[in-house]
Formats: sequence, C-alpha cells, structure tokens
Amino acid sequence: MKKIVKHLALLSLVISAVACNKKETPAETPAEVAPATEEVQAPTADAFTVELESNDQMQFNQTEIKVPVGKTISLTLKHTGKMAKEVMGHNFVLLNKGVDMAAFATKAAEAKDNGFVPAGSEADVLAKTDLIGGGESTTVEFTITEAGKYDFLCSFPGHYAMMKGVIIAE
Ligand SMILES: [Cu+2]
Repeated sequence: MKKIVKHLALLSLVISAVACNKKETPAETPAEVAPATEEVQAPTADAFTVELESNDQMQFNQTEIKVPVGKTISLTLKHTGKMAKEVMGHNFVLLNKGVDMAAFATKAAEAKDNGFVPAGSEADVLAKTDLIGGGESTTVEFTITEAGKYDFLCSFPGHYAMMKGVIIAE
C-alpha cells in the first residue's frame, strides 16, 4: 500500500512539474521520493524475548513458556525444518482465556486465506504470527496484562493436536 502511495506521489509530482514548470526536467527524481526502503521493524528495546522453534515433525520445542505480566514480549517463531509452508506451515497463535482450542482450530482450518486465523476472531486471539515454512522465522510483539495461563497453538490444519502449549504470565 505504501509503495502505491509513493508511486502516486511521484506520478503527481512529475505531472505537476510538467504542467506548471516546463523548465524542470521531469526525468529528475525529487529527493523526497527517493526509492522506498524496506521497513525493518526494530524490536522494542527492553522487550522480554522468547524463541520458539518448530520443525518438520510437527512439533514446538517448548510447551510451557513463562513470561512477565505487563511487559512487551517479543516472540520469534523459527521453522527449523525444510518443508514448504503449504505442506508443513507453522504459526503461533495465542488464545485469550476461556477460548475453546478445539473449536478455534476447527474454524481456523478453514481460514487458509487469512493465515489460518479466522476473520472476526480478534477477541479470541491475543497474538499471532504469520504462517512460515522451513528455514523461515517471524516475530510478533505483544503484552499480557493479566496473570494466568494462556493456550497457544499452531493453527495449520491438523497441527494443534501436537503443536500446542501454554504461556504462563506471572
Ligand atoms: Cu504447524
């Protein structure tokens, strides 16, 4: 979306340059619309970091993760396998208290176009990552404001039976 906006801005600048000021060479690129740089999201400086691994055997390497209440948590999910995300994709979905995991996973399995997170489930989901394949990693930041136990799962169809765990916020 940002790129489109920038292209439009460039286009309108070129058009206005041609229309209003014929002396200016349209080929010259104005400094303020220099090529868009990839936005890299820097992790929050004092975030509590968690590394969670997943693999081609449909497993997370941790099933219980302790985190502090009220602090920014930066969770990185790594896929240490080799299989493509269409076949062995993994994500990390953290459910709110009281959400039925089996019911959620059943709905999620049908939400392929939304990374296997059902549209309209915002109240059920505290945090989620993108779906990744072998060799990839992805990071999500979130904060838990209330102490307690929260279920997490991989919502790729059929995975939650093996790929689930609990986050203990204290
Ligand atoms: Cu998975």
